[in-house]
Amino acid sequence: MNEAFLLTGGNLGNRMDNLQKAAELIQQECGHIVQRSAVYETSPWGFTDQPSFFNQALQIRTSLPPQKLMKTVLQIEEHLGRKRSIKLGPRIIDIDILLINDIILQSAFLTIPHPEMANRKFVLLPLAEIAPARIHPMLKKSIQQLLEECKDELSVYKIPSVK
Ligand code: PH2
Ligand code: MG
Ligand code: MG
Repeated sequence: MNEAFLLTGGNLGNRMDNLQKAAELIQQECGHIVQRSAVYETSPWGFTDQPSFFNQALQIRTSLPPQKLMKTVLQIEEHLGRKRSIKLGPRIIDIDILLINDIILQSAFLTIPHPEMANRKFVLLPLAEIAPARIHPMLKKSIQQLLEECKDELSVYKIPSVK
Protein backbone atom coordinates (compact mmCIF):
# COMPACT_ATOMS: atom_id res chain seq x y z
CA MET A 1 0.00 0.00 0.00
CA ASN A 2 1.15 3.49 -0.79
CA GLU A 3 0.18 6.61 1.11
CA ALA A 4 -0.23 9.63 -1.13
CA PHE A 5 -1.11 13.28 -0.65
CA LEU A 6 -2.97 14.95 -3.51
CA LEU A 7 -4.07 18.51 -4.14
CA THR A 8 -7.26 19.11 -6.08
CA GLY A 9 -8.07 22.51 -7.51
CA GLY A 10 -10.11 24.35 -10.07
CA ASN A 11 -11.42 27.77 -10.99
CA LEU A 12 -14.11 27.16 -13.64
CA GLY A 13 -17.75 26.09 -13.28
CA ASN A 14 -19.11 25.13 -9.85
CA ARG A 15 -15.79 24.90 -8.03
CA MET A 16 -17.15 23.21 -4.89
CA ASP A 17 -19.06 20.59 -6.92
CA ASN A 18 -16.03 19.88 -9.05
CA LEU A 19 -13.82 19.23 -6.00
CA GLN A 20 -16.54 16.99 -4.56
CA LYS A 21 -16.85 14.99 -7.82
CA ALA A 22 -13.07 14.67 -8.03
CA ALA A 23 -12.93 13.33 -4.46
CA GLU A 24 -15.64 10.75 -5.25
CA LEU A 25 -13.80 9.55 -8.35
CA ILE A 26 -10.47 9.45 -6.50
CA GLN A 27 -12.09 7.29 -3.83
CA GLN A 28 -13.52 4.97 -6.54
CA GLU A 29 -10.52 4.75 -8.85
CA CYS A 30 -7.42 5.40 -6.72
CA GLY A 31 -8.15 4.24 -3.20
CA HIS A 32 -9.50 5.10 0.21
CA ILE A 33 -9.49 8.77 1.25
CA VAL A 34 -8.06 8.85 4.76
CA GLN A 35 -8.28 12.63 5.32
CA ARG A 36 -9.62 15.67 3.52
CA SER A 37 -8.69 19.24 4.36
CA ALA A 38 -11.22 22.04 4.28
CA VAL A 39 -11.73 23.74 0.93
CA TYR A 40 -9.73 26.94 0.52
CA GLU A 41 -10.37 29.84 -1.81
CA THR A 42 -7.01 30.87 -3.21
CA SER A 43 -5.69 33.67 -5.41
CA PRO A 44 -4.44 32.44 -8.77
CA TRP A 45 -0.73 31.73 -8.73
CA GLY A 46 1.30 32.21 -11.92
CA PHE A 47 -1.14 33.48 -14.49
CA THR A 48 -3.02 36.00 -12.32
CA ASP A 49 -5.73 37.28 -14.71
CA GLN A 50 -8.20 34.46 -14.01
CA PRO A 51 -10.84 33.61 -11.38
CA SER A 52 -9.77 32.52 -7.90
CA PHE A 53 -9.31 28.79 -7.28
CA PHE A 54 -10.79 26.39 -4.79
CA ASN A 55 -8.16 23.95 -3.48
CA GLN A 56 -8.28 20.92 -1.19
CA ALA A 57 -5.64 18.49 0.07
CA LEU A 58 -6.41 14.75 0.32
CA GLN A 59 -4.57 11.88 1.95
CA ILE A 60 -5.24 8.54 0.28
CA ARG A 61 -4.22 4.92 0.65
CA THR A 62 -3.67 3.33 -2.73
CA SER A 63 -2.41 0.08 -4.16
CA LEU A 64 -1.55 1.84 -7.42
CA PRO A 65 2.14 2.39 -8.17
CA PRO A 66 3.14 6.05 -8.83
CA GLN A 67 2.92 6.06 -12.65
CA LYS A 68 -0.41 4.28 -12.58
CA LEU A 69 -1.72 6.71 -9.96
CA MET A 70 -0.68 9.59 -12.22
CA LYS A 71 -2.42 8.04 -15.25
CA THR A 72 -5.55 7.48 -13.20
CA VAL A 73 -5.77 11.07 -11.93
CA LEU A 74 -5.27 12.35 -15.48
CA GLN A 75 -8.16 10.14 -16.61
CA ILE A 76 -10.34 11.54 -13.82
CA GLU A 77 -9.48 15.10 -14.94
CA GLU A 78 -10.45 14.20 -18.47
CA HIS A 79 -13.65 12.51 -17.33
CA LEU A 80 -14.63 15.69 -15.46
CA GLY A 81 -14.17 17.65 -18.68
CA ARG A 82 -10.75 19.19 -18.35
CA LYS A 83 -9.36 20.67 -21.52
CA ARG A 84 -5.70 21.65 -21.50
CA SER A 85 -4.91 25.07 -22.97
CA ILE A 86 -2.93 27.84 -21.22
CA LYS A 87 -0.19 26.59 -18.91
CA LEU A 88 -1.11 27.62 -15.33
CA GLY A 89 -4.41 28.93 -16.76
CA PRO A 90 -8.07 28.34 -15.87
CA ARG A 91 -9.29 24.76 -15.44
CA ILE A 92 -12.34 22.80 -14.27
CA ILE A 93 -10.20 20.43 -12.28
CA ASP A 94 -6.54 19.74 -11.63
CA ILE A 95 -5.37 16.81 -9.51
CA ASP A 96 -1.73 17.01 -8.51
CA ILE A 97 0.27 14.36 -6.69
CA LEU A 98 2.26 16.06 -3.93
CA LEU A 99 3.88 13.17 -2.07
CA ILE A 100 3.89 9.36 -2.17
CA ASN A 101 5.45 7.71 0.90
CA ASP A 102 9.02 9.06 0.97
CA ILE A 103 9.51 8.49 -2.73
CA ILE A 104 11.77 10.76 -4.75
CA LEU A 105 11.12 10.29 -8.44
CA GLN A 106 12.01 12.36 -11.49
CA SER A 107 10.85 11.39 -14.93
CA ALA A 108 9.46 13.26 -17.92
CA PHE A 109 5.98 12.10 -16.93
CA LEU A 110 6.05 12.51 -13.19
CA THR A 111 8.08 14.32 -10.52
CA ILE A 112 7.54 13.43 -6.85
CA PRO A 113 7.54 15.38 -4.55
CA HIS A 114 5.66 17.98 -6.58
CA PRO A 115 8.48 20.36 -7.59
CA GLU A 116 6.63 23.58 -6.74
CA MET A 117 4.83 22.55 -3.56
CA ALA A 118 7.19 24.33 -1.15
CA ASN A 119 6.75 27.65 -2.99
CA ARG A 120 2.96 27.73 -2.93
CA LYS A 121 0.81 28.66 0.02
CA PHE A 122 -2.30 27.27 -1.74
CA VAL A 123 -0.63 23.84 -1.44
CA LEU A 124 1.06 24.14 1.97
CA LEU A 125 -1.85 25.58 3.95
CA PRO A 126 -4.40 22.83 3.09
CA LEU A 127 -1.68 20.17 3.40
CA ALA A 128 -0.56 21.51 6.80
CA GLU A 129 -4.14 21.18 8.02
CA ILE A 130 -4.04 17.38 7.55
CA ALA A 131 -0.30 16.58 7.77
CA PRO A 132 1.65 19.32 9.59
CA ALA A 133 4.37 16.98 10.87
CA ARG A 134 4.93 15.14 7.60
CA ILE A 135 8.54 15.50 6.45
CA HIS A 136 9.29 16.54 2.86
CA PRO A 137 11.69 13.78 1.73
CA MET A 138 14.03 16.11 -0.20
CA LEU A 139 13.91 19.30 1.87
CA LYS A 140 13.90 17.34 5.17
CA LYS A 141 11.53 19.82 6.77
CA SER A 142 7.99 19.41 8.04
CA ILE A 143 5.05 20.81 6.08
CA GLN A 144 4.40 23.21 8.97
CA GLN A 145 7.96 24.47 8.79
CA LEU A 146 7.78 24.86 5.00
CA LEU A 147 4.57 26.85 5.43
CA GLU A 148 6.19 29.15 7.98
CA GLU A 149 9.13 29.74 5.66
CA CYS A 150 7.08 30.11 2.47
CA LYS A 151 7.36 33.55 0.87
CA ASP A 152 4.20 33.27 -1.23
CA GLU A 153 1.93 36.14 -0.21
CA LEU A 154 -1.10 35.32 -2.35
CA SER A 155 -4.24 34.98 -0.28
CA VAL A 156 -5.54 31.59 0.90
CA TYR A 157 -8.81 31.56 2.85
CA LYS A 158 -10.45 28.58 4.47
CA ILE A 159 -14.09 28.34 3.43
CA PRO A 160 -16.27 27.80 6.51
CA SER A 161 -17.81 24.32 6.48
CA VAL A 162 -21.57 24.20 6.02
CA LYS A 163 -21.85 20.96 8.03
N1 PH2 B 1 -2.90 25.72 -10.11
C1 PH2 B 1 -2.11 26.10 -11.09
C2 PH2 B 1 -1.75 27.49 -11.34
N2 PH2 B 1 -2.18 28.39 -10.34
N3 PH2 B 1 -3.34 28.89 -8.38
C3 PH2 B 1 -4.08 28.49 -7.34
N4 PH2 B 1 -4.45 29.39 -6.44
N5 PH2 B 1 -4.46 27.19 -7.17
C4 PH2 B 1 -4.11 26.23 -8.08
O1 PH2 B 1 -4.47 25.04 -7.90
C5 PH2 B 1 -3.32 26.62 -9.19
C6 PH2 B 1 -2.94 27.98 -9.32
C7 PH2 B 1 -1.56 25.11 -12.02
O2 PH2 B 1 -1.87 23.84 -11.73
MG1 MG C 1 -1.41 22.04 -10.64
MG1 MG D 1 -1.78 19.05 -12.67
